[in-house]
Amino acid sequence: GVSAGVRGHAVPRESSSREVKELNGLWSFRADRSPTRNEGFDLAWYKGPLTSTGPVLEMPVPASYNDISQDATLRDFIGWVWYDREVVVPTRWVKDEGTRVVLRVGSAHYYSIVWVNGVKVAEHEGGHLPFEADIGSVIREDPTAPCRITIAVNNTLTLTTLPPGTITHMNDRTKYPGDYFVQNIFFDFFNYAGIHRPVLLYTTPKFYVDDITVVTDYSDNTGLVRYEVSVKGAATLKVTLMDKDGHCVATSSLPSGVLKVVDVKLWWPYLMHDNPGYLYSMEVRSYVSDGQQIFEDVYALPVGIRTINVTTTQFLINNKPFYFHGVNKHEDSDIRGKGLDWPLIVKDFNLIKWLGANSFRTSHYPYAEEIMQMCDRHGIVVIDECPGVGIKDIRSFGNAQNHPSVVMWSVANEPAAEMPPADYYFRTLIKHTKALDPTRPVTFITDSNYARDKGAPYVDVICVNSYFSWYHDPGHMEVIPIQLNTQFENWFGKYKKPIIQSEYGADAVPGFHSDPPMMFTEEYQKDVLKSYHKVFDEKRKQYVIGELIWNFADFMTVQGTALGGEQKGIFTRQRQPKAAAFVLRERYWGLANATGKLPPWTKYPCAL
Ligand code: GCB
Repeated sequence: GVSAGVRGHAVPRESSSREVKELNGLWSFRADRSPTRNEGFDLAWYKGPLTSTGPVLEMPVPASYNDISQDATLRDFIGWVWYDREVVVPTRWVKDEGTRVVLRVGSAHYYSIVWVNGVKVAEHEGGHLPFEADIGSVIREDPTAPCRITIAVNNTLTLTTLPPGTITHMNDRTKYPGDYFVQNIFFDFFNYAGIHRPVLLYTTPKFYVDDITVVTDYSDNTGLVRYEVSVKGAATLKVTLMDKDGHCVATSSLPSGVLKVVDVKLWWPYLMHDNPGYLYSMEVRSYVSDGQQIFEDVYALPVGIRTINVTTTQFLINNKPFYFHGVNKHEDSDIRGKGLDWPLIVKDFNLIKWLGANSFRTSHYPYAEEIMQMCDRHGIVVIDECPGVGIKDIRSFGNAQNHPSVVMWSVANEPAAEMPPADYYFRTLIKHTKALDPTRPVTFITDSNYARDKGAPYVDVICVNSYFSWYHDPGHMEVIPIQLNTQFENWFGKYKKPIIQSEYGADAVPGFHSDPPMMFTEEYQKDVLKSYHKVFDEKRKQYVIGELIWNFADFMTVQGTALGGEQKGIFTRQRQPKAAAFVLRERYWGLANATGKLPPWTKYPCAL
């Protein structure tokens, strides 16, 4: 059973002992356009306000910087960009030595260095996870000085970054201008960069709840919440589990143990129960005395009680078969790029629900904490994906562990797994993932190339991407039933594990039509999906446990790969439906009817 906790760096939440101050809004910004991209370091731009060392732009945070200005060289910039702003820190935070002040960056792509008043406080590699620094001692050095936060971010991808990339310098002066170089990437989405998720300051008492790990189970009507609390300081504890109405259902004073919940309300996926996404609240109060004063910290962790199990042919949530009917997404939209945007997040959840989807995969990187919390509350099931392969830092797996909505880890997407070291590599990667989180199944995403099956023996669920009649046999939809059937039979025949069609689809330019259908028309996209669906309906009676369309919405790519972006979305980048969206909508509500439990308030006409 599952819903595990975070190791260290509990996600900041306001409470009676903790304050949060968001630093979103306009920051000063400058790209370092020097040939070495190193002028900012050579001239120590972090030592004073950016405005004192050169011209600046106003840059919104959070947002990718690429699409904000009218300057193509900023859109395509590779190297260090610099952000700074001044922050008013409440006097009490500075004066009160018993208050811990933490600066947290939700994510910045890809490599970041952070200074406060010219003092380096953090350095972080990785574009899709949060990082933080205790800045109390720096801001207390001179309590009268304003607090200036400087963040330098470098989007360069190399062979050792996740995702990987390479840089090529073009030295032929008959063809290229001086200093010309390009970033090569091995994925099709645009490598947006900048400060992508909220930046905030938060406080805790200097002795505080550092980490809560939760693993859930149930037997008959009794929910079991196994927990472990770690506190900085020798603490007296009060642990209270409360239901949605705030009624206490279990208590403890131990740092670890099992909370028993009578008449448990389980966490269920959307469309599988009348009351999906049920969350308890586990309130932890810690009291630490330093001899003079008692420091109280309060942290409330949402907890969903549910189990996950995989058999040879089924995926079970709370011991009931779950069929994934959902989407693959990107964090991507006009102007903001990969910047977190609440209107977009809420719109996307509304579209997911409209579609009758019950799940999505966070292709191709971990998504914002804010999105994962929405999934927990709304009962949207998640396959959570790493930003590639070869993770060396185990904390990379820590971020999302708290979420009942995450039912499976995806450790890689379509690696060149036929290469000789791959077998050892994937075995190790999957083993590590399972060791870090024994409560969740693990997968890696293969393509339909059956030779690339390294890793497959070690995963719990086989996930396959295929694009029949698109990248192969273009225009020939008649191959789909044969090739898809062969694909499923081969994978299942060899591994006897349940299979998810983790990607399939076709590009459609909205408003482009032809009959008989031709590639890139709305009709062709529709018909490709329908041909796949026929096979899914056969195989889901046996061992196919899910289907995720590629993609939820059109998204930006590098130039040269597609018509101003990938067009396999069933929604446009502006989140308007193409014809295929209605095909999927009818299908998903039908599937919900057949495999889940439609809530009584559901009025979707064509499925009922
Ligand atoms: C894939 C990749 C995805 C691409 C997609 C495509 O297999 O996983 O990132 O966007 O194919 O449309 O080519």
